[in-house]
Amino acid sequence: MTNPKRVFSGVQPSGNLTIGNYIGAIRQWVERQQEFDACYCVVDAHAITVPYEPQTLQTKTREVAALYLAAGLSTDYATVFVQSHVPQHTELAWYLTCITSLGWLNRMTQFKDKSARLETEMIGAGLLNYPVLMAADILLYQTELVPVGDDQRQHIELARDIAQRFNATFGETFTIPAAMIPLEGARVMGLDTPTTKMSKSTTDSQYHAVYLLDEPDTVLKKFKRAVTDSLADIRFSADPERAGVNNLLTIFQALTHQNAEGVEAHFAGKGYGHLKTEVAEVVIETLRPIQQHYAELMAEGGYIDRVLAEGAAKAQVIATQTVADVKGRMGFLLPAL
Ligand code: ATP
Ligand code: LTN
Repeated sequence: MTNPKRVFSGVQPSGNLTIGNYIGAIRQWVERQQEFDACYCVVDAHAITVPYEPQTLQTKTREVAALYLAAGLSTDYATVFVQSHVPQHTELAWYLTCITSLGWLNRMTQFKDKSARLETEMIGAGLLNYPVLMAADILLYQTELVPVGDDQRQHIELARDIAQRFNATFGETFTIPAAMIPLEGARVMGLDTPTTKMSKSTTDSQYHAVYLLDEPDTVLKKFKRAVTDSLADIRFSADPERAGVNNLLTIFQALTHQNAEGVEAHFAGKGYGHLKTEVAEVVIETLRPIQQHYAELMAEGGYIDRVLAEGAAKAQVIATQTVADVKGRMGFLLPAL
């Protein structure tokens, strides 16, 4: 049998996880975990690239890890850990920073979006450098596949460019990774602003995102307030005017695993009120077992922290090897044993 492919991905503990994070990323990690040798990381060092609250970082970090497990990741198959527990992530990021051109970083659309929302004085160099840390996360484990939502495509292209430049300069060191993006639900849009990506940290509006820990009543209320249009026609469409209905159908399709024709046939002749309620029900039923499992995991004192300690110890073995290799190739004097 051939070795399973190495997979790496992560979510930032920068807020409450949304159904966008679940549909775009976590769900595919869970569905295919038995096929891969996978590392799933809570990328806490990424969450400090914009102003944040130090008092809540550790709670959020544990919460995100618990949600990975509650959504179905099993430590039998996956290594689950926290980025800052394996310091080689930030170490490798520095080495890679020194071979990354400023032009590459300036082209990153996420940097442009996120920096546009901050006052110039508050834009940290970490925000610009963030994709280099992400490349380090991926390359540290000789990753082949990176399961992410569509918004991360450009960052993975950059990780490939960095790996190629390193290999060309210092000799074959890194595996060149590829993005693995779901066919359905790769970009879930905000319920209140269906032309922008649903995001956990960029809006204060209550009606933008559905969170994995939202109560059923809250989920229903949010979907009832979702922006649609006045056409009363339930069909997939790329027209920005119809983005709201398209988004509701996309969420429904992703969670019920039907094809587009099946979904349209299912809603034929029905009204938007009906569409919203049905999508809300599918989401509520998807979240119910996750929330139950989450409560059980959190009630078991110290359990999550133990999983994370074991995960970090496993990750560290590979990380140490890669960094030693990188330092040797870059010409550093290695310490005597
Ligand atoms: P932030 O708002 O803090 O920038 P985010 O909600 O965009 O965060 P990330 O932690 O940056 O989430 O992303 C984690 C994973 O979830 C990534 O793989 C990303 O592509 C995916 N993801 C995030 N939002 C969506 C979305 N709306 N639709 C599909 N996938 C998404
Ligand atoms: N930048 C990612 C989160 C992230 C990530 C990674 C995803 C950090 N490091 C490595 C995949 C692989 C985001 O979703 N904003």
